[in-house]
Amino acid sequence: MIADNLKYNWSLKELQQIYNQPFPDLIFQAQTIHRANFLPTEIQRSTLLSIKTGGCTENCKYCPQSAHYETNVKAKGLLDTEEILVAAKKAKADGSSRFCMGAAWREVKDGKQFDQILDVVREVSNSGLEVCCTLGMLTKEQAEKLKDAGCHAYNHNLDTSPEFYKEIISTRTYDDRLNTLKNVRASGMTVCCGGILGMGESLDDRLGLLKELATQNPHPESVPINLLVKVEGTPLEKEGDVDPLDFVRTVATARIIMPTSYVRLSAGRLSMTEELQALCFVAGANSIFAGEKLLTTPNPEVEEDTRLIKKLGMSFKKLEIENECGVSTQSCEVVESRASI
Ligand code: SAM
Ligand code: DTB
Ligand code: SF4
Repeated sequence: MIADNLKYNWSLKELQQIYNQPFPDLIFQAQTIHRANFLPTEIQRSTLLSIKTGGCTENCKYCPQSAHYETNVKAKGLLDTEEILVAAKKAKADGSSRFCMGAAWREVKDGKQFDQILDVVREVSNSGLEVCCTLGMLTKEQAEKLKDAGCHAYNHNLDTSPEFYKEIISTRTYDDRLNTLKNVRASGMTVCCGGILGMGESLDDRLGLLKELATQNPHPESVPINLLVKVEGTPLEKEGDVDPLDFVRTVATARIIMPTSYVRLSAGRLSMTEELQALCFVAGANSIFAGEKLLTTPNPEVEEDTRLIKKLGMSFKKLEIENECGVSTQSCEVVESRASI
């Protein structure tokens, strides 16, 4: 069943009421909504590849790839097509259904490099993987070119509330980001948009970010929720920890207000316990980034995730092309699980 009564006019007060409910009520509401829209035991996996690393002109205070800070990240130009295709093949063999290519760019520039990326997008999408790109700001025309090449989703995060944003980035505005999201939406690509917890923001900033996301119509199809990876050399390296239960409450609130969106546990899983990740899945998170590396920082090994998912009696979403029953993957698995009752 897919929710047919999605709501887009959320107020901060409504979000506060949802978030501040007694924990069992919050989790029950999130689980109920999750079960009405997704298989509650199924987790989708995406693999990330940094196709152009470091040396970025932007000053995002959380980012190890910004040229404004001294971090251990070594700048590297755009990877060769072959290298990217090998990584995409490995992602598919490891079970990911989505391959996300990230570039440490402020914005996409037309020319040889963008043309190369369009070629790569075509090839990867023909291999059956869902392609996602995150390349910085995009014009309307560039978004259309990506869509035409077969790019399924574009990731561009709002990162935090409009108010707190200015404390984190000064080289581009919140409106710049909203404008790119508008171009992505108009092109027909799906929108992947979320943020980061743990940058020193208040609870209202976290809810302010969720309000920005959930008042978009349509909602972003994927909502990555990153826990700050505190990278040495960045201005946020000494930030305090996020209370794990506050993190779960944020995930649950996202699930409740955006019932049909994938809520992705993104950066920061290495610093989460198994118990915290399990609670996030119960609260409605249904996607992860898989593979030992995010863009430049480490992530749990594929085997470690597999062990956890098995321990929880859950499963990974299969690639559509792996189906043999001729219907969508989700329906196929419902049929399979009914057959085994
Ligand atoms: N340069 C492009 C951009 O900014 O849109 C694409 C890549 S950028 C690294 C993608 C996202 O990764 C950022 O918007 C941010 O939300 C997330 N990110 C970057 N560094 C992070 C960190 N240290 N911890 C958590 N999330 C991080
Ligand atoms: C997102 O929200 N998180 C991913 C993806 N979208 C591109 C990136 C996380 C990056 C973490 C820091 C790094 O590895 O450099
Ligand atoms: Fe550059 Fe993106 Fe990192 Fe900001 S988040 S510094 S735009 S790579």
